[in-house]
Amino acid sequence: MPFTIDTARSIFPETLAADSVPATIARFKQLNAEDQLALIWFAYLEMGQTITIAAPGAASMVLAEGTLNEIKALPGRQQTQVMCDLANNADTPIGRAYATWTANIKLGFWYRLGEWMEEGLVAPIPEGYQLSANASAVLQAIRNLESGQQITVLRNSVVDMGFDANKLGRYQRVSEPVVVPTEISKRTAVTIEGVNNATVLSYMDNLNANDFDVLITLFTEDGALQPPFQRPIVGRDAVLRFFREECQNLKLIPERGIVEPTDDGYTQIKVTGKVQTPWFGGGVGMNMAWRFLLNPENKIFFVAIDLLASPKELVNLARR
Ligand code: 45D
Repeated sequence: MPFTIDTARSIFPETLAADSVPATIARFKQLNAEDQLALIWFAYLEMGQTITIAAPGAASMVLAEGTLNEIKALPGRQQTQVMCDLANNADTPIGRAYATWTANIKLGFWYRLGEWMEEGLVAPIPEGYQLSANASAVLQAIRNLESGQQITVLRNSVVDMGFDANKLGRYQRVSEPVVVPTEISKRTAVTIEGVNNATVLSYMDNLNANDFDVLITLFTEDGALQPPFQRPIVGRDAVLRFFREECQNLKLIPERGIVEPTDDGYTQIKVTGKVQTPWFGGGVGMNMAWRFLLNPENKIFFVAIDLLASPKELVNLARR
């Protein structure tokens, strides 16, 4: 076989990902918990002036409800302590529950806490809280990012909170119910300038329709998918689980791409365009690239999804 997952990761090496996102998160993690919470609070408030976040679905709220009510019933001091413990990845019962949740449940949990902080039902960030100089610098770095990068920083910092799931041992993952795929008659088909590969088009259309059972058949048995800033998820079972848990109701709006045959009948295809998350709808279009490697049977052996460094990268399709 001419490719391994590892060599596949470096197809289209000229693609510039938004490295400022992991760099900003690394700086954020150096801050103490109080500063982290206050910083997110300020960033969230500022972003709320230009983009609107959608209320989470009822299903994800139900799954976090027990923990939320537990926190609401605590005295203010302890509410703040719970939030600091989450930021510190502390080993607490709430930190362990949090670790079993998918990203959307974690986000829904914080969404509700944010509402309660605003309403005075949960201890707020103290009026006039002064960020440390380092925290102010990180907040400024977030301000300087484009909106798709800002929401990725927020999401990833939330996902990284709580106790380390790898230290839980065996546990039951808590995820939202899987939605029913969009009816065939209500589906729309993407078009991609420069790309008419049936597998790539079908990938986009099936992901947009939440049709994960069909989507997964486009992959080889040992195929892999690499989400932005993550290690590849390898094998059909793991990729399908990822689709069901983390990829509902996304909107992929691919724009253009390039198709290049490689050795031994493989094909590498790069597509660029926008992606919208249900949390922000049309309000935030993330600039993305998909780097596909298809085997000779036109199955997906590897696909990397990158958050791009800048809109300029959307047209970076030049042949090497
Ligand atoms: O700590 O082709 C307070 C894949 C203060 C699949 C707060 C994909 C205290 C394949 C404000 C209360 C998935 C890879 C916190 C494509 C405090 C594929 C609350 C890509 C935390 C295209 C903060 C999909 C809150 C992509 C409530 C790129 C923050 C999806 C909320 C990207 C933040 C989705 C939210 C993103 C962020 C979603 C809701 C980046 C959501 C971001």
